[in-house]
Amino acid sequence: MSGLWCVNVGYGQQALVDAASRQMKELPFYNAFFQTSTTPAIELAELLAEVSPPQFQHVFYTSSGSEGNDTVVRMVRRYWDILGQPERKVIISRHNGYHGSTMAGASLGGMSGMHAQGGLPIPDITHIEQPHWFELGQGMSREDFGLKAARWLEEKILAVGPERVAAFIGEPVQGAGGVIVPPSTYWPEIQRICDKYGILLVSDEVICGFGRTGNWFGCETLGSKPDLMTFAKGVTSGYVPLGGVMVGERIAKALIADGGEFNHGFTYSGHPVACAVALANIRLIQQLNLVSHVKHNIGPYLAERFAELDDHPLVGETQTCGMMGAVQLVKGKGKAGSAGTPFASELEVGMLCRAHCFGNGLIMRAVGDRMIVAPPLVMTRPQVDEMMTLIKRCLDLTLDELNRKGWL
Ligand code: PXG
Repeated sequence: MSGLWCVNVGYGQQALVDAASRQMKELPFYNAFFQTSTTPAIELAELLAEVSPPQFQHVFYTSSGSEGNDTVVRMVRRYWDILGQPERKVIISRHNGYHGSTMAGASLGGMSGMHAQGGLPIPDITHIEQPHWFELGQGMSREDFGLKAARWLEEKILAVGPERVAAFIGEPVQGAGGVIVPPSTYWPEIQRICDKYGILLVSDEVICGFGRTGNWFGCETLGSKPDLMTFAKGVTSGYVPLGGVMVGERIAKALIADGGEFNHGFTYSGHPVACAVALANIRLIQQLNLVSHVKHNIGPYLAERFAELDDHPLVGETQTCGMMGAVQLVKGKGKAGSAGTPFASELEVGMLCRAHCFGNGLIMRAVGDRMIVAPPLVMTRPQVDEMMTLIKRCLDLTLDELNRKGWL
């Protein structure tokens, strides 16, 4: 799992350790308020602008993805205030999306278990269904389903009233929701709809950023041109906490031209040690050509090996995108031509499979009955082979156990 979708460059990277140690000796902390900054924060801003899509020349630092998404909510609303449209407050996101654990992050996310605690979602956040073909699209081609799922956004915009909608936010590929890779038609259609109604598009790149999907950012792989991108995790490969928001020129220009202050920020925004580690991490990704390694070598190889699992009697669907993979467990596959049906959720078949994985030295997670991996980007083909041997063994062990229990 790369820790928790974080450790893109793998463990034991001395360059990151040295960067932290050097910076702690040089200047362990200074703030980024009142028109001040530190050298690592400035240098990192420049490097982030270089590796991001061209519309991004500005960055707002936080210490986590959740704080990044809270920043997004305030920034989006501030933007529409400056443009004289303060009634544009509603942000649309997706069921089973994940955007963090703060009040705004958990509200943007579409996790019912989180909404049930703490009186969420906060006002003016509303959700549409996710582009999950296996659950919602069977009987249609993936491409047609992608268009249909994107048009749920248009329906929601019209229901809310286009003049009240501020932004749409989504993960290019849903991570915590179970590595749900949308059909190729989905994001371009989302982009078209946002453009049509002048609505801001926010790409939550906390998992998909920094090479995981085979480009620097997931929006490049999945085909959108966002106004804002939230990042965290892979920016430092998780060695120290850092997050932030890449701010597109449309918004940066408005915030700057306004002349007033955006009254927002955290003590640790632009923390020099975190920024120094991020600089070393991004330079290492560049030196090792990891983005290209994922796009042209190890990502396609993972896809090829995962596709072999489609023949397994427990597997209803596999999906990969770059270095993320999912295996959907089902029962009754092949009976009367069926692609298989879900297990009753209280059986917790995913957790049963996970126990076999952990017992056999494989960290594969269960999201319901969807088994997921997100290996580090430095992985080699023999290491993928080793992982696949374990995955197959653990699927077989799970099948045996389900047979013994009579649950199939
Ligand atoms: N956005 C996305 C897309 C995330 O995956 C966050 C925002 C929040 O980041 P912070 O740094 O505030 O945690 C995340 C975090 C899981 C799981 O079950 C995933 C995350 C966090 C906790 C559990 O896969 N991702």
